Amino acid sequence: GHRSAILWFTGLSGAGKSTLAHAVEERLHELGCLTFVLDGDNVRHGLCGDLGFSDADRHENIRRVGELAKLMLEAGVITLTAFISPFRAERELARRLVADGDFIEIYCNCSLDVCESRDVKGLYQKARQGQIPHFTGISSPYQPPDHPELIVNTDQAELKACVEQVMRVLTARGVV
Ligand code: GGZ
Repeated sequence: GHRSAILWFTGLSGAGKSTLAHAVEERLHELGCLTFVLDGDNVRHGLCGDLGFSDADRHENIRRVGELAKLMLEAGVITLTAFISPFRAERELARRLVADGDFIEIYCNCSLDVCESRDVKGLYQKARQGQIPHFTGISSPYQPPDHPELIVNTDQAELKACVEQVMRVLTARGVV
C-alpha cells in the first residue's frame, strides 16, 4: 500500500522536471501506486488555457495547480506536479493547502547555462532574441527554494540516479 502525497517539482524550463516526474511515476507504477503527473502539457491547454506568463498569470496558474493537487491528494493519488513555479511565495501557498508531510518540494537544480545550451525547444534562443517576453531566467525571475525536501542536480546526475534520490525520500517519509 501507499499513502498519497504531492511531489512538487520546481526549476527552470529545460531543467528536467517533467522528465524526472514521469520517470518517478514509472517506478511508482511498478510498486502498484496510483499516480498522476500534472504539467504544462495537460494543464495549460485546458484548466489554465486562459493564462499566459505574466507574474499574475503564473501566480494564478500555480494557485489552480495547487488546489487541483490538493483534490487529487484527497482522492488518494500520488500527484507529481512539474511547473516552473518560479515564485517562492506561491509554492508556499500550495504547500500550506495540505497537511505537513504531504507536500514534498523537489528542486530540479540545473544552471541556466546548461538549460540554455540544451535549449531542447529553442525557446531560450527566441527569448534572447526578444521573441518571448517574460521568459524565466532571461527576462523573468526564478526564486530557488530555501528549504526543499530534496535538491536534485539534474545537470550533473543521471536520470536514474535522480529517480533513486526521489524514491529514497518517498521511502523515508512513508509514502511508499
Ligand atoms: C517560461 C515558458 C514561457 C515563458 C512558454 N517563460 O520548457 P517548456 O516550455 O515545456 O516549459 C516551459 C513552460 C512553463 O510553463 P509553467 O506552467 O511551468 O510555468 S509557470 O510555473 O511559471 O506558470 C516553456 C513554456 O511553458 N513557456 N513561455 N515566458 N516558460
